[in-house]
Amino acid sequence: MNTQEEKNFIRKPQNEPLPQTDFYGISDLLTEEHLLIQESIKQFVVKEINPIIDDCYEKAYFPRHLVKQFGEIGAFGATIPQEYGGGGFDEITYGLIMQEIEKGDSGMRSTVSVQSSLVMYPIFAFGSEEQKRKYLPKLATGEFLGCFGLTEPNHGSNPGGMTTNIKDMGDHYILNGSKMWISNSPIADIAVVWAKNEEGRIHGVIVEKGMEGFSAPEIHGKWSLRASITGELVFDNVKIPKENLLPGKSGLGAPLKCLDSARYGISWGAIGAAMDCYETARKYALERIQFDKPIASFQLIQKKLSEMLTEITKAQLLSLRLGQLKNEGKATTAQISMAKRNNVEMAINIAREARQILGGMGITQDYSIMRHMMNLESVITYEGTHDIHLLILGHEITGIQAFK
Ligand code: TGC
Ligand code: FAD
Repeated sequence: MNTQEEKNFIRKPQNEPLPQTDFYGISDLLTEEHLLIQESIKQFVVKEINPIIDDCYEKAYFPRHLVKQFGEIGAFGATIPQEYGGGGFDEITYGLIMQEIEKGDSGMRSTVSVQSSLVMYPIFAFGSEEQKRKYLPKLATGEFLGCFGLTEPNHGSNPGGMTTNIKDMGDHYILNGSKMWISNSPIADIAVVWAKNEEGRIHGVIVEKGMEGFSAPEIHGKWSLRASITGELVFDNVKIPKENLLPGKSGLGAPLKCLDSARYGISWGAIGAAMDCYETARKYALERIQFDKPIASFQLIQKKLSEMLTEITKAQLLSLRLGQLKNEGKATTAQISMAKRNNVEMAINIAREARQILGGMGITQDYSIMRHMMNLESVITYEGTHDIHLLILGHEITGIQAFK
């Protein structure tokens, strides 16, 4: 190639910035505090997660030491008030934390979502003052790790059919049953568990590690979220002190309210995974030469990159607006379903396209794309499957429930 030809093919990043993943200037809509927190989490991911994640993934090993570190950098309980050890930040801060962590790995974001939205949130929103003081500060620092038990072996999309139950014994409850697919359960210090009482009403109870009759065996053999630890929760006549029942809310609406928060965070997290895939593919396309030209000069590759950036930008706008609605207390379950569903599908599609841009190299551990792709297969299933979110939207649009 002569110099003129080369100029036509490559816009050099050092002379003129190429379109980055903030194409519509989302950062202009953020506060200085948002940007500062986003940057510090980004640095943490680069320094502490990226160097170890592939090794952890290959060995199906959860890097437990990160729990303490997440606590130190304030990643847990971003929206929980400071008096309970949380950050006292808004919903957009929480979203940005999820986005930056998932650039590293969805499994690491999972740990933070579960701790923040599914363990700290229910204790904060439905817990007694004693429960808040006892658990929240320790969960915020990472001294305690929590898990959330809703799904059962025979009740996944339909948690209302759960059979895990509590019996009132006068001065305590007896808990029986089991939960399946529980993130963090084998190493968790506490579990927020949803169970039916004698009248069939769902309640949340806090189960502590070491209680007699309680075990949490690990689920092995996952091809997705391999750096996150997943297990069961088994309750065999576990004696639960009365003060461990969450008194503030009962019914299926209680766990579903926690899911609103976690699903919102996932809508941001998925953007992070997509951004990492897009950036990897863009860089590779500019460097990889075929037919004497960088593959980025071919129209088909440019189409892929242009569509990826468009989808990332649309997803960012969706989550940002949802965050504003959440800050105002106005976000609905259906709006959250739309964002979780759209953004996870967007990320999985981008991972697949990005993988193709890398050709054979795309399937190797040298690049993060295939790991993101495998992770996103769990993300599109947990917190409500892709189709369940479609049906939640269908219900909102038509007023007709199509689940049953
Ligand atoms: P349905 O009749 O629609 O509702 C039952 C009651 O709940 C109320 N409700 C809500 N309340 C608060 N917030 C929400 N988001 C609510 N959604 C519904 C509703 O008003 C009703 O109240 P009431 O007073 O009339 O009784 O319930 P349904 O049994 O028909 O089920 C509906 C369905 C299918 C949408 C729901 O159950 C569902 O979302 N299924 C998906 C299950 C799911 O998402 N599981 C996630 C488990 S946790 C997880 O995956 C963690 S992954 C963590 C990680 O590693 O990141
Ligand atoms: P099922 O409900 O059996 O669904 C199977 C298929 O049937 C899906 O395609 C679904 O969309 C479809 N389907 C079901 N009902 C309908 C319907 N009415 N109409 C049309 N299609 C339908 N759960 C927790 O409680 N806590 C956790 O921490 C947690 N972490 C997880 C971590 C991982 C890695 C994974 C994979 C799951 C985790 N889950 C957790 C469970 C997760 O929420 C469930 O897997 C999910 O809700 C789906 O339930 P299921 O796997 O039983 O699938």
